[in-house]
Amino acid sequence: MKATMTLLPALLLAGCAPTSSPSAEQKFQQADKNGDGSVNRLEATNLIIADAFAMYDSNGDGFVTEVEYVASGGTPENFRKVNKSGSGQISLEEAQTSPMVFNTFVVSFDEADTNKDGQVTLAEYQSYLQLRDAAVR
Ligand SMILES: [Ca+2]
Ligand SMILES: [Ca+2]
Ligand SMILES: [Ca+2]
Repeated sequence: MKATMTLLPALLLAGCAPTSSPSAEQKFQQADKNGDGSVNRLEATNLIIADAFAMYDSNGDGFVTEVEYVASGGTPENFRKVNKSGSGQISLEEAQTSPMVFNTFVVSFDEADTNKDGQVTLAEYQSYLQLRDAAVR
């Protein structure tokens, strides 16, 4: 019975993304809640957090455990700060509502907003991703 409970979020997630992870464009459109073609600081930072969250969630079950968090370079102290509910796993919502996480990733927004108008367009987001990928290599 316990297996059914833990499988459910994974199945719901699989329903949203059946085969591969969404493209940058799809994620951008999801973040652009009012559909005006650009995302503001809050929308963009939530997008960037969701992106990072997917990388931390290495088994793709929709939650980041302490093991996954530490394996991706986090510290156990920070894990406990973000995991406010103390459930032992971080949900995307917990990550997006954590001031610590927000403050970490809002820096990325400022990097992505190359013309500093407080909005990130799809073009700005894509060139930001390219720059970031280049930096990782
Ligand atoms: Ca918008
Ligand atoms: Ca996981
Ligand atoms: Ca901009």
